[in-house]
Amino acid sequence: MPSVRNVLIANRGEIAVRIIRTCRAMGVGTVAVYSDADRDAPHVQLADRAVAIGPAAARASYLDVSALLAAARTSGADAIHPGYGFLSENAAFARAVTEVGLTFIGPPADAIAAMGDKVAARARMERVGVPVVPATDVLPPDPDAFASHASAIGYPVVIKAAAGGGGKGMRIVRAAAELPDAVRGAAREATAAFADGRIYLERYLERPRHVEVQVFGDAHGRIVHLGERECSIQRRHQKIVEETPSPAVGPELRAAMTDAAVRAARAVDYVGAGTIEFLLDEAGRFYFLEMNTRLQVEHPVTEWTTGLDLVREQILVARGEPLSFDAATPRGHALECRLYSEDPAHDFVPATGTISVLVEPAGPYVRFDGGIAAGTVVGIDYDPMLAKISTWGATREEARQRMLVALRETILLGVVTNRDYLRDVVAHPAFAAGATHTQFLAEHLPSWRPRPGARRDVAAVVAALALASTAQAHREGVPADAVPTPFETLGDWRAGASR
Ligand code: MV4
Repeated sequence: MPSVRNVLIANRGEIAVRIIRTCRAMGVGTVAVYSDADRDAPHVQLADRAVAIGPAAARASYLDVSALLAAARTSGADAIHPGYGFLSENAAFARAVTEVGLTFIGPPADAIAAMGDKVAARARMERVGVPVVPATDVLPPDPDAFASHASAIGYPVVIKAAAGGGGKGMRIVRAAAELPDAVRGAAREATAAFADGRIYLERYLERPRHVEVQVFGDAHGRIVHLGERECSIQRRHQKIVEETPSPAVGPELRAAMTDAAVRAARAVDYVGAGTIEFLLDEAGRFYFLEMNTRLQVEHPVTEWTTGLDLVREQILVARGEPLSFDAATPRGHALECRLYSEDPAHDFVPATGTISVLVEPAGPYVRFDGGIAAGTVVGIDYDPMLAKISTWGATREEARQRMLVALRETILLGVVTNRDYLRDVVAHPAFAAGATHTQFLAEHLPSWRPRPGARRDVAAVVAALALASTAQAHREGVPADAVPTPFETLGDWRAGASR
């Protein structure tokens, strides 16, 4: 039986913290790894031990396979959890981990590879009766070839990269005249992004919903689903708000989608946590898009409604034990908002700085997943997601009201965040009505500006903090002309509409 007694977490931030917490609750040891930028990060402080793996740039640390394997060896880890992002969907990494005799807490390398090639995955899905969008095979990068297929499929169409996923390199084409530019651009982008220029054509669905199904397999051949998640609220392929169940999915559609998802996972002998992504059109037809062969950012909403700890199930499965449950029986409704260090009033540019104050939301059915603290330096080396706020309610409306309260309670100073933007999404009448789709933000919140007076609740905290740190400097005998003004002590912040 594979052993999982001491887990190295090959990740950082909130997901590293999340994984460490479950390991501790299971009596499993933890090894954090950290780059030069993360020496004092919460995941480092929380783990049993921590190993430095290199400089701030991810390439030279969190993506450095030999540094990670060396850290596992020196720390006595017997297993590696990759988290999400970084090396989590890298089949070569999964293989390297098992080849040195460690347990990879994730799917078999072959399953990762099988789903990594989007064209091969589509073909496999078709064979097992999972619906896919009408599409071609890989085509030569020749506008004429694309033109004849496009007119057969019918416009609009979309050009995608075979090695792609997550929307990278996608080109929407609405008329034949746009094809030459789009083919050239898509092939160039695919080569640059994936070192694999293969492209193909699909029918383009307008304003679809993005609905995904959580699946789980164990080493005994059981594959179950844990219901769906609605993830349509995105911008530039970055999810912002997720929920379960989907407001667009009723019992019949759910049965069909979850059944297709389980068949999809079975087609690659899936073991571990995985997610099948579907596009859902306005007529209620759904189409396989891709499979994510990892634990997803938005897994907490599924944990809320199923009562399961998905990291615990991952560890059980990695040990060769059966899943701890027979079938999930979801209850109630859960929402998640992603808190990003970015400025929604200025084209969502990533924001940097030092977090000076962090007040986490709390209360019944409120969960805060963070990897940050007061003093955390937010730079540009990593993903700008700082934390996730999730809430549960017996009904969607109850979960939504709790989310509005939780967002109000969340106070983060020193770095500009999207908190007020999130609140305006969740408070929007169209969101309240469950009318979510992939064009939601573009249609309902174009050129967003903070509401006047939006930060009044924060003003008192700002004032108290600023005066306290100035007073502290005086007490410490800092020369009067060197004491910072209250405003200089605050770092980057914004009040109301100004800034
Ligand atoms: C599509 C599509 C419409 N039709 N494919 C974007 C992410 C990547 N996983 C695939 N994506 C899309 N593929 C066809 N044939 C629309 C999208 C899409 C999208 C999908 C999910 C969530 C948000 C999205 C935003 C824009 C486009």
